[in-house]
Amino acid sequence: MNSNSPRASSKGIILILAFMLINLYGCRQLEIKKTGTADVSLYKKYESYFSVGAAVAPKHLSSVADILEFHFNRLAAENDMKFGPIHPAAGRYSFSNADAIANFARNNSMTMTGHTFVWHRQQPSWLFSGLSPGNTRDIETLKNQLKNHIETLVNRYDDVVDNWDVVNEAISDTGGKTYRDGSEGSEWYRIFQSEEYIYWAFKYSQDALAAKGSNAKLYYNDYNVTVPSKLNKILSMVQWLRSRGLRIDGIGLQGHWKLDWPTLSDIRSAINKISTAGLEVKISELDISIYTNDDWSTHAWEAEKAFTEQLETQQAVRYRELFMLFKANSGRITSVTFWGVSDDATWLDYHPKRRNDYPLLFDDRHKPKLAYYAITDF
Ligand code: 9MR
Repeated sequence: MNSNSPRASSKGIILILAFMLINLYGCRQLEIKKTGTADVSLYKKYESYFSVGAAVAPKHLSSVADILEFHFNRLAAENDMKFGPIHPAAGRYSFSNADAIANFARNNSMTMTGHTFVWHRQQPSWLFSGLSPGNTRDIETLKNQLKNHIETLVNRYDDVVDNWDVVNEAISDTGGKTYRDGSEGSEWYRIFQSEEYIYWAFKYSQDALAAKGSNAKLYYNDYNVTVPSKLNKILSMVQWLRSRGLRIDGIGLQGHWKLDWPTLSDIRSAINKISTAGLEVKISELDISIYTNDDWSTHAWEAEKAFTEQLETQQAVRYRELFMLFKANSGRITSVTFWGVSDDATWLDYHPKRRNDYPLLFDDRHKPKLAYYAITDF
């Protein structure tokens, strides 16, 4: 149907009215007072549905230690388990940051998400240097490095990591192209000259876990998973891996979302589709930006704005709707992890440009925001 047709526009008006009503209802329900204290433990609140995590850097283990201990039963290393940070030179690992996070998790009976073995960003330059695209010997060299890397991390953290992001963001957003290739920044694709590296990442992970007798799960993690064309590509990759005898347990929806995007119905459909394909779902990097007017095609970014009461309420309503949806789908969702703890330390302050954002449950001074009450008080 043409989107300018009368039926399409009346459908649009109905959708807008429905959205307004939901918001109004949400605001009513949100006659919740900010008491200033956060007495309800987030992870206990959702314990019978899914685990609740936070991505951290070592500094958080002291700056927000109390919040972490009281509210979360899962951690992810925001950066410190990625290839570059943890394996900065051939044969040399730098474990101290990841160990600090893993020890905090161990000491507090938390589990961890292992993030991530293979990504096109934050990888060390040594890994690809001197390798020629498509050269069989060079591909073998890269495969051996990958195998060693995966085995080393699995052996060191298997007691605390219950699921690994084996591959992160390997699917292209470009129409007509399934896999991110060299032109979209993937050195892995460029050297292999194909998506075959994804096969090896899952193969080595599966083998390393089997050798350890581990029950840890193997995930593929990405953004824009709610976009149907991207999800179709992800599911075709899953089929391809399975057709080659490999196991993949679940898909991570990163959840870098906005106040008005994606729609609840798009999130619900993605969860349904993934679980119908026999896969677990996790929400792996949740944060809700207050900026809704960025134009990615022209790189026209919305100007910095203040975090008004109205925005705080809107964000709280959004968080509540999301957690109601997660709860309703709890049989399919294994974990929900926030990409940070408090608004003073969020990657969104630097992305897509330097600009203060307020995407998390705790404010710049580590006090609970309305969003915290919205998801603990219903
Ligand atoms: O939050 C991370 C930020 O500190 C790093 O500078 C950035 C480097 O690219 O990676 C951020 O984390 C990303 C995650 O690993 C994968 N999904 C997107 C996240 C936000 O960019």
